[in-house]
Amino acid sequence: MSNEESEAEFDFSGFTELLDDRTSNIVMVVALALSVVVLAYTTLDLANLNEEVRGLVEGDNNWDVSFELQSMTFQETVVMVDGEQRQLDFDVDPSDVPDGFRVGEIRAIITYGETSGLPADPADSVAANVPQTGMQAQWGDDNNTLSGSSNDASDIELLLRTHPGFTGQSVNASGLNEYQVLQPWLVEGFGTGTFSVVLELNTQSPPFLNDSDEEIVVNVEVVLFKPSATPV
Ligand SMILES: [Ca+2]
Repeated sequence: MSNEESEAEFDFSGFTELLDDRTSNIVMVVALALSVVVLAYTTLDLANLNEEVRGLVEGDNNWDVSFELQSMTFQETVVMVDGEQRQLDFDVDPSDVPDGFRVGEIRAIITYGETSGLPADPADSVAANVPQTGMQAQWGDDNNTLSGSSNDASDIELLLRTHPGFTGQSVNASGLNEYQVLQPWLVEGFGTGTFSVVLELNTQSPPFLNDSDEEIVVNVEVVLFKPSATPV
């Protein structure tokens, strides 16, 4: 290098030699070209991702989730005496749930009449409730009806939602694919185990006569569903 003074201030010699070197130039051009290619790919990738995100936000990935329904039913008839309280247990065995189905909700209908045969015998009072068991279910759901009573022989209808969000009605969902959309509806373990109904009877008798018992029928319907998703 000719200029000792500028060399002392800042040594460009190495850089100049590099630029002067033909092989180094080629390496640099190739490296630069590669960088451009990598940058182009990255930009393209980002553009695609952006497209997907926009699709989600704009609702391009909307699905309609509908449910094929099936029922499993139990019926039990009991004769109870005045003042008696009795618990009936119904076992929902996981092996009784068909493949691909889940337990959505469990309904119980309690029916009775006035069977004493006594003249002018008023209907008895029946109270029914569904106590919390070890069954995994939506015990705190607002749509549940876990207790009820009747004193005119009308039916008592009880409901326990077992699978989160299930109402039997189809729902809208968004997601990238069918698998993702169906995940919330395929959680296992809800609604199997023991479902119990506790009954209490208080008879009402006509004047000077004694109505001491009543027959009560409990119908339990376990509502099963199989979800499917179609893009909309
Ligand atoms: Ca009665």
